[in-house]
Amino acid sequence: MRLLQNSYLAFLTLVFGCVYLGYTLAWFRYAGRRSGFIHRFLKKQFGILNGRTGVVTVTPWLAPVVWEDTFDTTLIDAIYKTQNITIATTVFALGKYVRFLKDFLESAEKHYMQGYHVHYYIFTDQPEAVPMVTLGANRSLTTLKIPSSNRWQDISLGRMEKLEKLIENRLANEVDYIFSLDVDSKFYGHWGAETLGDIVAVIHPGYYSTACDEFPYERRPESQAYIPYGDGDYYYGGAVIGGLVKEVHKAVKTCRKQLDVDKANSIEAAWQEESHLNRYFLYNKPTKVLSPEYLWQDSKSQTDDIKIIRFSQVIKNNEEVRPNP
Ligand code: UD2
Repeated sequence: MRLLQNSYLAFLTLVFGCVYLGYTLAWFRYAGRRSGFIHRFLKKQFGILNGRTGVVTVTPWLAPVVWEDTFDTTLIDAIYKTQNITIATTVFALGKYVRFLKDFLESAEKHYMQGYHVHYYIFTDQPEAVPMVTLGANRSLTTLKIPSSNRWQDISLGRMEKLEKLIENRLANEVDYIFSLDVDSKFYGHWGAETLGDIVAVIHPGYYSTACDEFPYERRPESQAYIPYGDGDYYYGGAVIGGLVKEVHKAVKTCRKQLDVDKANSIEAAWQEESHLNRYFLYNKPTKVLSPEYLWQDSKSQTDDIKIIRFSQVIKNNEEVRPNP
């Protein structure tokens, strides 16, 4: 009899416990929606007078420049994680560059867009050489076979057309954002949803403290990538292009068309598609700019402005890895 009574009591406690818990959660959700409670709960006090100093955190056209201490990861995740977004991430690894894939992918699995749906698209001429890397939950990888070229310049600039077609044929209705990243690179620190924006560019680590007229823009008026002296904003790296699929499509399609015109006129811009991208961003301003934390070089020592290195080009022997000088 006593056993029966105890079981009955335990059952009642369980039922009431569940009802109470359900009610409390529902209230939290209701309160969250009504008053931004969750945001207030999650975020610490932000000031409007004190912020990151010593670096430019907003462009003259009012796009944020993303540096450490300009964003709160918990708050950013509270915004983006409810949106169930997918981020396509494209990487080209042709010829000897397949050797960079392992470190790239393994480090991305530690630091890149953790907690988000990520779909890697690996363009390569050697699908069998794509390493087996254990991917986290909601992360997948597709290998796409494409022919290589005997000129590294053609491989690099050819990425624009391949991205244009990938977006048109597969991604337009499947994913929300896309990042195209150089494979000869590694992640060393957090790279998350703070990098998402309509159209995102990265400041080239080699020129972030250089005067505009010393940027290696294409200076010959015969090229479609031409930027005259006296003009220009920043020097952006070709290693990172990102944003909404629709916006990235517009950027890569425009660059591809300009590259075609240059080719027909037998001219190749100083830094191939990077030059065309710089021209594109001069007239179509990026809505978010990533600081050199998001594109550093292992060969460069860390400076005081760079509080954290998140993504960095590894040291490579160009003569040995490239198909031509
Ligand atoms: C710069 C840019 C790069 C591109 C290039 C254009 C940075 C840090 N890098 O780097 O993005 O704009 O200039 O000249 O902004 N690739 C292969 N196999 C090859 C050669 C290249 O797969 O044999 C791919 C690979 O994904 C590589 C990318 O093309 O990451 C760019 O080539 P790179 O890294 O050799 O170009 P680099 O270092 O001059």
